[in-house]
Amino acid sequence: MARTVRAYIGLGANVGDARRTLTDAVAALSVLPGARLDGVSRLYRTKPVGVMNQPDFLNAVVALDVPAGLDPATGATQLLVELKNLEREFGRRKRARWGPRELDLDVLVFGRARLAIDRPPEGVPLSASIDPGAAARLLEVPHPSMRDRLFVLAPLADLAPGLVPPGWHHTIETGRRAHERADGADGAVPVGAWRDGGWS
Ligand code: A4P
Ligand code: MG
Repeated sequence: MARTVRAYIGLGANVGDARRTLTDAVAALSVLPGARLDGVSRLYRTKPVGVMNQPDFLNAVVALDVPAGLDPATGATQLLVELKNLEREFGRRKRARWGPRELDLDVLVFGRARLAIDRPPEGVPLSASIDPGAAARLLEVPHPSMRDRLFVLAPLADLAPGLVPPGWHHTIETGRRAHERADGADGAVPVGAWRDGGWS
């Protein structure tokens, strides 16, 4: 049996039938090669962060055991490639950063790994010349902005409230509570519980 790593993956969508998309995305994640789905958060309706004048998002988080790879950088990069492929299959077109999307899949946590992998220079997307902050990093885990985002902390706290991600000094639940106080409870409202392959 190959070694596995516990990964947490954030899902978001705010275009089209977002609930359907996220449900299908969970099914697709659960059958990635060597992967085992070990938990699905509640589904949340969340206020858009970044670009405000866009529809509310639906967000969720899954716990997925995935192949460890030869080392954490290889394993996590392989997972990222698979997530990007899924995003493409689900019809995500290139849109503005932080803007509307059919499906966004982020690697939030990859075991105890702390990684910051730069993109090779020839791989820097065109958008980086317009927005220098855009995707300088091929991969960073734990995801750098998850500590500030109720739309990640709320669903992740359903699955792993006591988790202290590598490099953090507090738990997910502590972070969630602090942000709920700051953003108000309507920043992330549960709208479904996972049962039998869907949220109801
Ligand atoms: N990348 C680096 N680290 C990671 C990682 N840990 N996981 C790189 C996934 N990708 C990572 O991402 C751009 C590049 O980041 C990728 O090619 C990858 O190499 P992207 O998903 O193509 O672009 P993006 O999502 O528009 O940018 P970014 O900075 O990832 O934005 P976020 O953080 O994903 O935010 N409001 C609500 N309520 N709910 C949301 O889900 N999402 C966003 C997008 C904004 N506002 C939102 C929500
Ligand atoms: Mg993203």
